[in-house]
Amino acid sequence: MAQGAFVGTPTLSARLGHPFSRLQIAARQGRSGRSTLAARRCRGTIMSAADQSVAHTVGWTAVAKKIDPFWMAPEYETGPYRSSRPWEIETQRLFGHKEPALTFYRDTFFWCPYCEKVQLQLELKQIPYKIVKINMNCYGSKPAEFLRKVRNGLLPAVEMNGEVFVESTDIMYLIENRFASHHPLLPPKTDRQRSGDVDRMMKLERNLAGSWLNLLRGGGMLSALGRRAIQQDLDEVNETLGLYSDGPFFLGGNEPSLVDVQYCSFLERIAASVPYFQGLEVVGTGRWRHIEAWFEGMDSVPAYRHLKGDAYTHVRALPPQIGRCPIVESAKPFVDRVESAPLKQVLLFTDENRADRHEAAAAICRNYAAVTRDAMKGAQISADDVAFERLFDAALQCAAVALVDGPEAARATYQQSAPAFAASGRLDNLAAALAYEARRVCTPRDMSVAAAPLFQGALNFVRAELGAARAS
Ligand SMILES: N[C@@H](CCC(=O)N[C@@H](CS)C(=O)NCC(=O)O)C(=O)O
Repeated sequence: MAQGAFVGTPTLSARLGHPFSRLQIAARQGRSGRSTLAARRCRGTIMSAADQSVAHTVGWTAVAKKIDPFWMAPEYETGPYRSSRPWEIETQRLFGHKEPALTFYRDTFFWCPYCEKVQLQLELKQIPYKIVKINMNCYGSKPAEFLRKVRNGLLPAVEMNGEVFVESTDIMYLIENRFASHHPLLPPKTDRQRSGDVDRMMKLERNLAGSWLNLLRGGGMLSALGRRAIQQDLDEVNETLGLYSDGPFFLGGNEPSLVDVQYCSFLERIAASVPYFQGLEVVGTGRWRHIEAWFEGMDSVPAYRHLKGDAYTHVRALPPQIGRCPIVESAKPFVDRVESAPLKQVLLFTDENRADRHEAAAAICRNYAAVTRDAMKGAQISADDVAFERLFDAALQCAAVALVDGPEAARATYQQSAPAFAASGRLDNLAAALAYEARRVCTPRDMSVAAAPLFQGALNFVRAELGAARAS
């Protein structure tokens, strides 16, 4: 895709919604409509003729059985708290409690940095909450009921005992106060030094965010000024992180505090977007080594790993939210790196990444019908082309098998469909549709940042098989 094509346009899925999320909801609600068949299949009760047809595929019911039930199980809404599963993060989180203590309104696509902070706080404190997803203006409309509660429509918002609260920083302090016994994220008042540092650190994050937004939006001369400003702010943040040497976090130690929660979403977006738009590397240069250590520390926090987004998602999601972000000439290597990543991923199949592989496979298995529809649209194939739909479905099954059983099993699965693929004369179309889907994943909306490269690797594995078939 040409660089200019996505700048300022919601290319990921902003206009359409995304296949993963939409079908997931339909499956959950058992709603009638286009996705009903897929929803019923997700529950393993139906296996249509299409499952068995053209390509003699294993069938989605059989694929679903291979996946760890943890990733497919429907009892997530009522069942006991077991872990952070991404789609659980979209509904309600009870942490063993009977009722949610509050309702958290966040953006549907998981793009909003302020929502990420508040949700990370709720997760770290394990406060039982219900989640209501509201569209951002850049990709949808907001329900009147929400606008009655929050006049300016800004996210996030929290509703507690009939009262609605807005402004992420205010919400976070309110939650800290109201749920003081739930794993405090602020130092005790008796720790004067740390307590005294919190306010300055929190404000510094706001300065950094301001410099960053100016930088991304500015061009020409503004760019040079903006680069100097953000470098100075990053120097200050880095120095601040060096204050407490007993751990990677702002207030030291081995667990994040509210200060880390405040920084997580903007530092994440800065590290992704400043190289991409401004050619200025943030992580990996050694200049801001405390920030690099902080990222490592944050990556060891499971709740954060499930809520963070990847660079590919951020650079696409930012222009629709904040307007045109010019790309400077020197950024080209970074643009190339980010843009080529989805089609370069290889499927790593190890015992260590089993959970991530199963998460990716489950995302395919729960949503294959919508993914197929979306891929066909992306590859400009008519929605009525049933023959192609079946071929793509077979290719998608190979990808899911590759994720759970590995490349050898996937190759055997591929071989079952190979004659149908070859006879169809549609190898190029299939490869194009798979490539399109590899570029569609939005993290953490569709799956976690750990699962997404594996999903892409599995699609690329099937693309490579198709490529080999074409060459032979
Ligand atoms: N100062 C507010 C800022 C909130 C904000 O700007 N939210 C954006 C999303 S990142 C929003 O809801 N914009 C309206 C929209 O996009 O629909 C806070 O900290 O909560």
